[in-house]
Amino acid sequence: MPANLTPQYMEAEEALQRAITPEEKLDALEEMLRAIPKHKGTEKMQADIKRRIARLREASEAARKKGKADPYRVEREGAGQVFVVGPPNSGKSALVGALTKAKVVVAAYPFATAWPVPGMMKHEDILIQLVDTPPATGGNCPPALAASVRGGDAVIIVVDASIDSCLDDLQDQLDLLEDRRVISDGRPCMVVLSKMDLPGAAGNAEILIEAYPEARFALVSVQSGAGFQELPGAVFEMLGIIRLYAKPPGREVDRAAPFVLKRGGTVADLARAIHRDLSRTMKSARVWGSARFDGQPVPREYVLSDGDVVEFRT
Ligand SMILES: Nc1nc2c(ncn2[C@@H]2O[C@H](COP(=O)(O)OP(=O)(O)O)[C@@H](O)[C@H]2O)c(=O)[nH]1
Ligand SMILES: [Mg+2]
Repeated sequence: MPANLTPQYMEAEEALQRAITPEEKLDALEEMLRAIPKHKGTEKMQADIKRRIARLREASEAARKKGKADPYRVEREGAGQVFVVGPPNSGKSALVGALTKAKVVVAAYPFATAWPVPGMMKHEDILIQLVDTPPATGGNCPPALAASVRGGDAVIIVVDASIDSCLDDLQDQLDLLEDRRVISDGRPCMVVLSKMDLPGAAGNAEILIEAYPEARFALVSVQSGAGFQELPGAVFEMLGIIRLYAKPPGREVDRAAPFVLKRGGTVADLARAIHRDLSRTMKSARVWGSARFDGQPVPREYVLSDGDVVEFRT
């Protein structure tokens, strides 16, 4: 490794390792190219970075040409796909922008967001996809947008808590999502009340929460940063997923890339997620975490918990 790599370069390289979407990878690679010291010792690295950038650009160009299909469709990535919906100007883009590195457009005028824009939100050691969307109301919602949202795992409704219409706005969103069979299908849903820094928002939030005792609420302000610490955990909770870590026999557990299952997932489900054949070839499994004692042998039907470490023997 040639010397003199700057902290900016190292940071960009780390960002590349975390990057999931092609856009994030491209961003990181371009930053690496900018930050790399330009001298003889790094020529090979520079060429390598340029090659990777070119390849990514080609791939995304090809995808664009092929995917004339449906501009509302968003390819799912990460541990779950959550659509962020709501009326114009409610703060959807600001929310997605604050939680991910997605290049969203935040604007004081309505309909600034024309198409869904995905970004990856970090929750501890996993990434959850948030999708910013164009505004939709009961009176104006493209069918293709509703279809796209139905493809996701969960929904966040963003309502501006600082305006007088917030109660009507929330009811309109709930009716719309019900009508388009987004939440009537049992898809989990959370209401994010935005702009909590503005006058009147706190009082309105109280009224909203009282009016919908069954609903899941989160209160945030992009301005003050309030509520953002807790949000990734609440979204993870809403998705109803668990993280599992595989441990090869006699070796250290691999913590780098947890497997994700729906809550209620069993040892057999995890085996299938790791490798198509493993659920057939596995002879026994041991669990660290939720089991009564560390390394306890468990049957295939054993229901796993978030954070469990599982060792398979074949
Ligand atoms: N004061 C305040 N303004 C916000 C907040 N979130 C968004 N905004 C503003 O509200 C407007 C609309 O935001 P945007 O995210 O584009 O809304 P969208 O149409 O739902 O995507 C912009 O002018 C934002 O700056 C917030 O938490 N506090
Ligand atoms: Mg927007």
